Amino acid sequence: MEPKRPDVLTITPWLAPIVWEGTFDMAIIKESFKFYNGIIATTVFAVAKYTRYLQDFLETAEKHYMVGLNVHFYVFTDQPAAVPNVTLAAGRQISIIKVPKFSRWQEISMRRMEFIQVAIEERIRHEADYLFCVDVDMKFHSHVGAEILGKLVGVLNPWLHQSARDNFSYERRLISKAYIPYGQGDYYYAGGFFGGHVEDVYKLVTTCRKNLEADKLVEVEAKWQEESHVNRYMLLNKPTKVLSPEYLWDEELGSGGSEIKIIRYATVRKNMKEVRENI
Ligand code: 5GW
Ligand code: MN
Repeated sequence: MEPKRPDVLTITPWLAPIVWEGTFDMAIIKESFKFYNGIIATTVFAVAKYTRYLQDFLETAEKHYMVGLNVHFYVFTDQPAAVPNVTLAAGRQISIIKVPKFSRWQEISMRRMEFIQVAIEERIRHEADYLFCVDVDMKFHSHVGAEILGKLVGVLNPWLHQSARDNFSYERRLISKAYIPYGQGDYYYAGGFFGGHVEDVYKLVTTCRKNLEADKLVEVEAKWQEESHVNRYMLLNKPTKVLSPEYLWDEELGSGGSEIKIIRYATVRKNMKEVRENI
């Protein structure tokens, strides 16, 4: 059989698939999940002005994200009343988890791991099989479904998927627990989308939380906060599935090169000054 995507890398050196359009048969995957009745937990944070993204996030998720499967969205917010009332399909539900309004934006980044850890302990591990943790300032544009399910799933950061290893923006200071030396590293994964089996994600978030807190004690903040820690974790714990940047695109990159055949989930252009003001 001819390889369908000779233009891109479709398997990692540790034999995990890298999911690109054309590498899987949606009909076969759909068929094999026909009787799958498990729940896919999905966490999203909408704190301060980021509640404005929830409506589009949830509405487009209903159209494109895990359609036909059971999804439990956990919306972490400081303003439960601002969570829009979006009608969800059967088998899908939203739970709101209240979090404080953080005083510095870095705190959101630092504490997301902590809040996800606690939610896994209190509920998610009793309520779901899989867990995906995603950014909210995003919209789904096309299919994101069962092809992404796996034990530990990382997504290639769209800004650096074509970069050479030593140009990845890993944390390079030895004092940080996110440290990755030059010459090491497989890919540069995104902080805005990771997931897998609940217990595998639990290991990731507890490790990242511990490392974020250790860094705080020595007053070092990794270059890209939790994204740096996710990268360190995935270097030591190889993902069993890697998603192409189709799954986490950034509009600012335009339509991408010829290898980007479809954009599935993409950042909404934001007025940084306005949404990030006073936090
Ligand atoms: C506020 C100021 C600076 C950076 C982030 C925030 C922020 C992030 C916020 O005020 N409220 C909030 O809910 N977040 C959550 O963190 C959102 O889920 C958001 O998608 C995620 C990551 O922050 P982003 O999307 O601004 O970061 P980038 O790196 O994707 O631009
Ligand atoms: Mn984002």
